[in-house]
Amino acid sequence: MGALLALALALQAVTAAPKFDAGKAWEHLRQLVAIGPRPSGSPAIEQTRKYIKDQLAASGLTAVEQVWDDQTPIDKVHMVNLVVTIPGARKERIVIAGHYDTKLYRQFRFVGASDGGSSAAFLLELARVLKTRKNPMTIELLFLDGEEARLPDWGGTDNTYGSRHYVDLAKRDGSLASLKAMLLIDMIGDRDLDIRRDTNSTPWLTNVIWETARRQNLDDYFLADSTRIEDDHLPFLAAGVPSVDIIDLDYEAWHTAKDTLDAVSARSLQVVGDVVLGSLPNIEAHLSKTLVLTGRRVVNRRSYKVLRAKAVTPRRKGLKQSMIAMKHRRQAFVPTATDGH
Ligand code: 1BN
Ligand code: ZN
Repeated sequence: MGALLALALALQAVTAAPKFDAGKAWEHLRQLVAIGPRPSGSPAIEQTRKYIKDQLAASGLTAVEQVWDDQTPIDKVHMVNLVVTIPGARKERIVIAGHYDTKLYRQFRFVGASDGGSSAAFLLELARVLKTRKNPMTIELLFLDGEEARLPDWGGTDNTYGSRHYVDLAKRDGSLASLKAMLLIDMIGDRDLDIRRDTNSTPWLTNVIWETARRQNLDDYFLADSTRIEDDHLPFLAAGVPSVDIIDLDYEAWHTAKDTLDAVSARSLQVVGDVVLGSLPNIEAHLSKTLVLTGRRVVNRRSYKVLRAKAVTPRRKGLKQSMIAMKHRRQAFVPTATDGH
């Protein structure tokens, strides 16, 4: 009995998906902030990329670079998105994105602990967790460059350089078709965390995330009221990808010299980690259902056969045979998010 229990516990330790560890995310955040201001095109953002790539490698993951030079209202800037693919049972993918650049300020030292630091640190810890999860869909982690406006004010096309570049490329290389949802993480470090629903975001995706927060008793952080936010999710929405922005803009230190480690907390990173990881099965189930029920895509050969069987089940079958056929039909409509590898 003792040996069986030990075996069961050992098995659980091996198979259970690890949890988001805010201590690890905090350490990443500390390291990123220690680099200093990290505006696009700077030697410091190059150093940031090296840190991100090294940390991903330590988790057994490789970052693929999207490199380009973009014309801003001020200058031409060298930009790089980092794309990390964590394979799942299906090739259809969910992108989880966040920016790692900090806004350029010449008049004060801006290290962006929450704004640019928290999203990058969060994605690094999420990479570690998702690498060991059994993912029904492919997950892509996207570290975006050039989110910030180069000019002091946000406006026109002087912002979201990285997300616009990513979507343009995905349209051109045909990979947009397999992109089924996008979660944007931005400014989640605020020690007084208040995340509001964004009315630009896709309602079903927003609902899934806020319902998860409610279920986890985290609705003190994921508030019921709404605002309208322009951010890196807009290019994805414009391309027809369901997207949600998880952002705390109610942040006193926003775009000031006070956006430092003092203004942020590991607890806030943990809250968002728990909600995002807790939401993933429901997002995957929602996407799997739409894939099967629209009938435009069948998940695998077995499901396809069973779906077709529905049309050919002969009436003259006996009750027992019909029950078996019905059971098979039901199985065909079970969201494949529960499928193992
Ligand atoms: C978020 C963090 N953003 C810039 N830094 C995007 C944004 C700009 C959100 C203006 C609201 C207003
Ligand atoms: Zn900003």
